[in-house]
Formats: sequence, C-alpha cells, structure tokens
Amino acid sequence: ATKDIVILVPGRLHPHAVGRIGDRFRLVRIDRADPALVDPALAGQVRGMAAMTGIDASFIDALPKLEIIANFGVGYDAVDARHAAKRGVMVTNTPDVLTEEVADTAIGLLINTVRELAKAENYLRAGRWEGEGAYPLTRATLRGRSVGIFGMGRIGQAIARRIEAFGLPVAYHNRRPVDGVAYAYHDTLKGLAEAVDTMISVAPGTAATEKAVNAEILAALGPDGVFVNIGRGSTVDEADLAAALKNGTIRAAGLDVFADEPRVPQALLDVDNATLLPHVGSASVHTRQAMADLVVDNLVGWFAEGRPISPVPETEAIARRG
Ligand code: 8YV
Repeated sequence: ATKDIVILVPGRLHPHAVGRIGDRFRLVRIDRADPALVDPALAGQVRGMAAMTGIDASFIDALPKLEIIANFGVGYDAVDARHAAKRGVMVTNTPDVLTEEVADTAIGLLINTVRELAKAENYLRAGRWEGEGAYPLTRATLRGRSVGIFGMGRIGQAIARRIEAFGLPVAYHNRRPVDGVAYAYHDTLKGLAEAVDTMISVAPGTAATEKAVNAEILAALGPDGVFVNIGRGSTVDEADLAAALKNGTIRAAGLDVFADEPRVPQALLDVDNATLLPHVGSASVHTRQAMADLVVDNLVGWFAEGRPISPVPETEAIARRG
C-alpha cells in the first residue's frame, strides 16, 4: 500500500536511501528544493520528503499534503522545523548513528591541529625529510591542555569521553546544564573560553549560536588557544577567526565546517595555522549507510505506524492526521 505514497527527494541524497525509498514508496526526484520545479499535478500528492538540502517555508507551503520531512543529518538547521511544526509537518533527523564517528573525527582534527600531522606527511612526501632532516618540532601539543566543549549533546559527550581518556580536564557550555554530566559547567561561552585553552564547538546552527565564537571569545581563549569546529560554521565569525589566527590572538584552529559550504573564506585558506577539512565528520561509508537507513526508517515508521524513530524536538508532539 505504501507504493501509492509519493516521497519527494529534492537534490542529491545518499544512493542507499534513494534505493530503499524507491523500493517501498513512489519516489519523485527534482534537482533542488524549489517550488517552481514541482509539477502542479504532483504538488498535492507529495506526502513525504527526504532531503539533505535546505527546506524553507515556501517549499513546505508548496506541498499541501506534506506530512513528514526526513532530514539526512543530525543537524537540521537547513530545514525550517518551526514552520513545519506550524503546518503540522513532522521533521526527523539522524542522531545517534553518527555520534561516535563525528567524535572520532573531532579528536583526529584536534590532534592534527596541534601536532601538524598532515603538514608533516606533506613534508615527507615532498622529499624534505631526506633532504632537510627532521620535521620542525610542533609549537603546540595536546599535553597540558584543558578542553572546553561548546554544545554538550550526544556528540559533545562522546568527544568529552575521549578527551578524558587522554588525561585532559573537560568543561562545557550549553544552553543549560546537562543532567548526568559531571564536567564543570559555564553558563556563558565567554566564561568557558576564559577557563580553558582549547575549545571544541559541537553547537548546532541556530539563531542563538550565530557567530557566537567571535573576537571576544577568541581573545578569552588566549595566545595558546586552539579552536576546533565540528558543529556548524554559522556558529563562528569567520572573519574574526581568520584575524585571530593571523594576529596570534590564538595559536591554531581546526575546522570541519564553514558558514557557506563548500566555499571556504580566502582569509582562512591564507593562514597556515588553520587545519581545514571538507565537512567529513560523519563521512565514512559505514556511518553514511546507517544515516541513510535511519532517514528511510523514519519515513517507514511514520507511514506504517504514525511514529517516526527520531523526530526533532520542534515536531515531537505532531501526530499523523487520518
Ligand atoms: C552530514 C552533518 O555531512 O549530520 C550532520 O548534521 O553535518 C553531517 O553528518 C550532512 O548532514 C550531510 O548533508
């Protein structure tokens, strides 16, 4: 019976998700989430959507029978979930299945940022080890650092566990203290930045976190400061960060996410104390497969039982009509 249900997939989506949606539902694909691309005859038939692209209010409004948007990714800042909630549309994301992978990547990025492993490998590959001798000692180290985590959700906690295993103290800032988390809590980001020399941002992209990491925060982190971002680029004032790296306000940064991906500001490319990754936090075959399965399982759960697996908080209370 679910073969009658039209699921719209705007833009690119993981092939495993596309395959499973096509097996089970009536799959319709369009190039991007643009109301103009939706065939008017079809607009009134679309009941579900799976996407890893931005879904704004106008696109939601163009689909009067839409019931659910299954977002590929734990971060759903690109989906207007508040508007969806108003329209009675369920939104789901992909938590848990990527937690450990993203935490692993965060640690790799942190170590690379302080110990310059990518640069050291380039040195070897360029024949400079043989030609010039040992790679220069790194000015930064993980040893002796104290780490502040901005955003103590599931991924933040997985990173904190790893940092603890490295023998480093952990503190955090979050909208509110997290139950069952014993690390020192700071109720402002500035307070956290003053207390630590290493900050890892795992914060979601919301209006409240927009450019939260700015010149003032970076100055508070101090001249030995290291900033790592595995959350969302929108949480950082990238011009302030590039200036802080250039001026020595902080020592180094490791970034997996940017405000306007895939575009990376030239000012960040220009500084050599920035370690830059192309948003690979969850990007293994294993984890992306699990995310793809969760996207589809959310649609299946909704249409089979009226209950998705991982609704976002904004739409948690929404029940299926009819
Ligand atoms: C994905 C992510 O790269 O889950 C997230 O929030 O940022 C990543 O896992 C992204 O969602 C794919 O578009």
